[in-house]
Amino acid sequence: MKTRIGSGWASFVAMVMAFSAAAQVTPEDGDWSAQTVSILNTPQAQLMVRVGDIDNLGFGWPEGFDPFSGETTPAHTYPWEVDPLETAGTDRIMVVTSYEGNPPAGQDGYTSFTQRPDNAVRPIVLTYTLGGVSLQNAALQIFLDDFQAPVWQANYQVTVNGQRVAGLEALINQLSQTGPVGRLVTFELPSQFYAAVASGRLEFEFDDRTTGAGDGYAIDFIKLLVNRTGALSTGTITGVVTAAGTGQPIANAVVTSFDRQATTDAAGNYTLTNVPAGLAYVTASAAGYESASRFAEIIVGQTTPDVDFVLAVDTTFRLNIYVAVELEFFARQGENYVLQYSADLTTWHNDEQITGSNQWVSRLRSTRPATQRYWRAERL
Ligand SMILES: [Ca+2]
Ligand SMILES: [Ca+2]
Ligand SMILES: [Ca+2]
Repeated sequence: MKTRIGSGWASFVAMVMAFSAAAQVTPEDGDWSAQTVSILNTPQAQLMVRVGDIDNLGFGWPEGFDPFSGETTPAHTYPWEVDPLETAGTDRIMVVTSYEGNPPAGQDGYTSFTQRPDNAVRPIVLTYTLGGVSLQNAALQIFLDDFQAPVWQANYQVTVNGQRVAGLEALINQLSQTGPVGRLVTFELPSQFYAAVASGRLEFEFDDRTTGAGDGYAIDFIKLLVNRTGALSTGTITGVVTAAGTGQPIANAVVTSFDRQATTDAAGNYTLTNVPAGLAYVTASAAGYESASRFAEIIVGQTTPDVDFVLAVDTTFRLNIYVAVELEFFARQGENYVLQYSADLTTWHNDEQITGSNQWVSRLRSTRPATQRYWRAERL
């Protein structure tokens, strides 16, 4: 096809501008290139606040890659020039504070190719006004890069306004983002952080002040969603919950992730739907067992299988309930009776036989409610 140079160039420019505008401004997240964004009534929440641009640490996203899909980015190069316009704390390598050159298990490239004080841990701060929004729930979406606690024996503490966030710590301390690669984590903030959220200022810190580990990391952005209205990218997880030692399935175990909850069936299987994409922290609990948590990788529109749990019997606290039942009935002279018990009012089992003598008969029975909860006296 032949076009005159003038008009061809003009339409090329227009097309590029339209493409970049469509790619970088969305109703959910506003302008992806902005360092701080606060939007009321997005398709996802009553209030969305973000610190850090959505740009894969400045490397940009691969063609067709959606950072909210839960997929892992391809590996990127390092180190990189820190953009002086960057909001403090994002898009830069930070090496844990306790690192002093003698790591317990070696060190990563981020640690080797950066120096103090450039690579010092910096807090990442979100400031905003709630704008009349009355807080009902709050979630975080954080794009994490090169956290490798299991590889380098780091032990991260994650704090929000100085308060530790146990679930997020547990998740981050299981991450091995060797590559380096990045991935989204979506985390429901427990209610003890609502006062902090309502304050309009959230200061995040990801650090290890104890082990001396040689681990560096980077964070692309942190996004806060206040009062979700849906429309997060989600997937499904399935698995089985069994008992340690016996391997027996545990029925009625409760599996939770984010604000989602499912219960296991008789075979111990569960299916948890609409879990936000990315790395999710999943917990299984059941009466009489110790709870267990792990993380699962969730890709939008897909099912992650085999998110299984093995629960240990909780030996610290065990309660067996016995109920004392007093039976009383009038037994006629010469009549024979049998006391019977049942778990379900359908199948009855014989207990004691009694011959009447025109008197009230009373009997005390101790019984486990789950097995022998119903009693009756039958005339023979
Ligand atoms: Ca950037
Ligand atoms: Ca690392
Ligand atoms: Ca960024």
